[in-house]
Amino acid sequence: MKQFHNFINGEFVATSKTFENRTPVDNQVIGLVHEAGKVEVDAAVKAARAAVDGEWGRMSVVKRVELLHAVADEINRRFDDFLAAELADTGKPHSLASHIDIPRGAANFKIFADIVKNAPTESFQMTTPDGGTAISYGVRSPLGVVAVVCPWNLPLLLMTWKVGPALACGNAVIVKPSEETPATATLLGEVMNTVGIPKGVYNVVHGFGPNSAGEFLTTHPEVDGITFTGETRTGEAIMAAAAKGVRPVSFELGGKNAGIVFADADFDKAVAGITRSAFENCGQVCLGTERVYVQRPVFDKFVAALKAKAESLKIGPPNEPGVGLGPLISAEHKQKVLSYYDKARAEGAIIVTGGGSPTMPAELANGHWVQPTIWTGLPETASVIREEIFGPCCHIAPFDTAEEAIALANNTQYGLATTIWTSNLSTAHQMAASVQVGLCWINSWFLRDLRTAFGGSKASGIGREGGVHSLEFYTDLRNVMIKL
Ligand code: NAD
Ligand code: 6OD
Repeated sequence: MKQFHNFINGEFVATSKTFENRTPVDNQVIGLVHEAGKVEVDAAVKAARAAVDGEWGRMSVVKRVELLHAVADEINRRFDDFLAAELADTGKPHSLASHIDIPRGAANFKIFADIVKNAPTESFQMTTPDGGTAISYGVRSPLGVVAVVCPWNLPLLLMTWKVGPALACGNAVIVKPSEETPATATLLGEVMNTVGIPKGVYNVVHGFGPNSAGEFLTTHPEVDGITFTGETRTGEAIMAAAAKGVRPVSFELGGKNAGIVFADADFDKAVAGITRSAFENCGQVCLGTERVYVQRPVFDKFVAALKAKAESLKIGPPNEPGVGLGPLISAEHKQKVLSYYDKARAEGAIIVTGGGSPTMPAELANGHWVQPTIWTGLPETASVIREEIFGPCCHIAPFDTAEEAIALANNTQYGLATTIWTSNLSTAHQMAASVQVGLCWINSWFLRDLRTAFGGSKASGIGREGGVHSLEFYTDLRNVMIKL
């Protein structure tokens, strides 16, 4: 049986308390995870502090950048190991993980290393009251010991999206991967040792949230900042923990994202785009579209076309050729998604397609499969229109004017992302200026340039990461004023 150990101060650490790691494809146990207690979390924090105060903290930026490039190269060299680990943990299609999760997991180290190497700080010259001159300039120092608390939907990608910039800025990290997906964070420990990242710079503690590694880490007084991706409700708990000691947080939280399709959009591209945004990764993407608004002249045609696309998605395990839809992550999450399928039915939805679990071959029957599902006909007050489901489903409603689409899109506590489809440039700009989100895609979705700001508005997050914006969280900016 595979063992997933904690990684503390460059060593793999077993504990006496383990929990099972199951694959969502058939719910078989594929490994045992060693849960970190307060002792292990404390050891990880101490190791991280020693790294920041030691060799890592004193290392030149050039050397640090070289090492982080080596980390990326080593992930790419062990691409197949990372891919196998991610597929076993998540059950997502091979085509998805091999094109997005693993390559991005490696790229996050190179891109942020280069950004930190090349980022300038501001400098001003001014005339002083006595007629002399003063210059001021900024100096960035690492934040220190950073806790990185991660979700399960894109385990390696979302973890390295934070570990990459944190390390590039000279911090040491303690990662708490999701209890559902312990594998790639653990494997990255081997990579760190292979390329010679000093001990204590990268640490991993396994476990759950409350009364487990997540809580022990985020309440630890020696943690200087917490970067978190996950549910808004969990963000609230972590923010309360961070209040003690007034520690900074960077939060990427939940969403209830709208997709908006205008009648003048390239119809086929819009259908393909919404198919991806609603169903990719079995709907387990924070940026995904669970509310679709389509301009009335093309509404019926769009519903029919999306239905055809959803029904053409092949459901199955990662390595089966042509698979477009994997399982949900866990039995618990399947139960949650199916409970929304039931609520939609109870609240009077027209079920355009799906609405339950597919029949799977006997060897996969215990996996967490659900059908891609489309609803129409619900009022905006319906549960499946208001609450984040995080499954392969969406409700489609018609609209008439751009103003109406803006009002519908903004009628939510969340503000993460939107995808808008139109061939009219003025409409595109009008919409982009009016939607209350951190990420607005026009005629595209989840198209990423890692130099750009990423994050959510309203209940979808605090702060922005990406490009130089990551430096705002992972460094402390000091102003130096010199009177000449
Ligand atoms: P989650 O909030 O349940 O768990 C995320 C992590 O937090 C896990 O590692 C968990 O163990 C830990 N945790 C839970 N309670 C904790 C506590 N009290 N203290 C410390 N740690 C705690 O989220 P999830 O189910 O893993 O992920 C799905 C959610 O993540 C969705 O809401 C999705 O929208 C969101 N998400 C957001 C983004 C984004 O960029 N905005 C990206 C991916 C996922
Ligand atoms: O692409 C990224 O950098 C990113 N943070 C993606 C988030 C996806 C959410 O599920």
